[in-house]
Amino acid sequence: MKKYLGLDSSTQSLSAVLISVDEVSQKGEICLSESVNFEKDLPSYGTKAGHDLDPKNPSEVWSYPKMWLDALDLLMEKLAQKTDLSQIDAISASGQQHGSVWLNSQKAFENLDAKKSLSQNISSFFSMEKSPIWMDSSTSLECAEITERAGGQGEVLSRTGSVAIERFTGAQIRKIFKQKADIYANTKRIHLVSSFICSVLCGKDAPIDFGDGAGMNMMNVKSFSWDEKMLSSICETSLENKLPHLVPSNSLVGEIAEYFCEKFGFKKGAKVAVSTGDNPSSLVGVGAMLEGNAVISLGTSDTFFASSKTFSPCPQANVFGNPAGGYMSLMCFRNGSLAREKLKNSLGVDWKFFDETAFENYFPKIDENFILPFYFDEICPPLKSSDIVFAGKNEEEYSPSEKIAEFLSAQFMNMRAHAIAMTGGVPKFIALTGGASKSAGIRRLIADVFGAETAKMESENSAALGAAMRAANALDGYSWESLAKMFCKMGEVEMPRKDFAKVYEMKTPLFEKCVSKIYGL
Ligand code: XUL
Repeated sequence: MKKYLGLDSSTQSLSAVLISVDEVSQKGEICLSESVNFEKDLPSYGTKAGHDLDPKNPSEVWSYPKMWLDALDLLMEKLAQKTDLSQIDAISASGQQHGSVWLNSQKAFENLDAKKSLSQNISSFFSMEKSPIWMDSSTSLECAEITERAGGQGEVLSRTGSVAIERFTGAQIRKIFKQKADIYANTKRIHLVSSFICSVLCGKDAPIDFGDGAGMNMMNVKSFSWDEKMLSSICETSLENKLPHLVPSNSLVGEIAEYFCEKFGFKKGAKVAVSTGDNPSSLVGVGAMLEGNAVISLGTSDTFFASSKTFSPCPQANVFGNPAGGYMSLMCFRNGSLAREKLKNSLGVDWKFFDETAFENYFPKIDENFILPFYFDEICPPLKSSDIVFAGKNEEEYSPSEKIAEFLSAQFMNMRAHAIAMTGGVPKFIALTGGASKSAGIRRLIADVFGAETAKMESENSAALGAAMRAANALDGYSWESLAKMFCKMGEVEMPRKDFAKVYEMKTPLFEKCVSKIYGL
């Protein structure tokens, strides 16, 4: 029996999924899931849902790498209480994409002292205590500058798989380069969240994989190497020597650091596979790395993604490396679960009402009454917003249940409109994952809005599961097909209701027009 541990350092929490594979029967089992919530379990950092911002300037969003280290100690402690970590053969991780960790040394992870905590060992090496994360949308100016310096949008897109994007690491690096020259100069290593966690696990500076590296506007997605033209468009001075090197997503990059053996009982020599971004890892965790199924992940951000064998860039989408080889295309919607939570709290209703009651007597109508569902700056489409907007009918004319149904319908019509731009059509089948996929109301709504069959993945934490599966693939060469068969089980299926789907099909272009008009797009 072999055991593999997968971690996911996401926006709101650090989670673990432990899997086992019986080599003889080729049967797999998810043995244990565990999680540390940043806001609840580490309140001293004062984050809300794992991030922080200044209300006077809400487009700048950050988190604390020190908090991620404390979370890792806490998670390992919890795991060690529940299972024998010496049985684990390999470990890998995934992380929220695009966020960066700035360090004043490339040796920050060496000689970790087990008598101290991880944050006591590593904190003095941070050249910046705050990490800009994917929710940051403050770098429009830097994106415009990078685009111009690189020779235009088409050039950036064909080199990196995405046009210059505010949340991507390149624009964030340029902003710090321009505004905090001393920090930039003092920084010897810039890690992604994923490669930072990987470095801690193996006690040495770890590389970045092709999956997450593509989320920086810095990696050439055809040669899978740092793109010189992009690096020089981001910074006038040399950037490459501050970056880890790039490796394929199935690389073994080291052995678990002595720190984890002494403190939590890992066996010496357990292997560490390179980390990747949470979305590429989820692609694996839902088993869509080969088949090309469309996937919707309903988390802090909602994402719509699918694997593709060939590189087919599109300005509205982002192309990342697929951990199984080839590519994946993705669209990210910032107004995901936090926006749903905000509406729920503003109405003072419980989840049962939000998920079920609100939809009981709801039937969509072809009209131009919309709730534009953007509590925060949105990524898809790119717009600035700090509250929802009632277009057509006034707010007072909506009952609480109508408000919920119309708000959620709008979220998924927005996704449908963009998905068509990305894939050239509406998928016939969509796999659903992430916390909000638990909601039967939301699952049915997605089936209706897309006019597609949907199925919920049994495991909600597809990113951490994907990390464990990647560890199994990297160490023991289990094929993606066999791993998917063992671990990616589909749960509840929803079929679209034809009359609902017809209305949404006709209503989505009206919704798009309304968004363009209100936000001047
Ligand atoms: C994807 C994106 C988010 C983060 C956080 O481009 O920005 O999905 O990875 O989960």
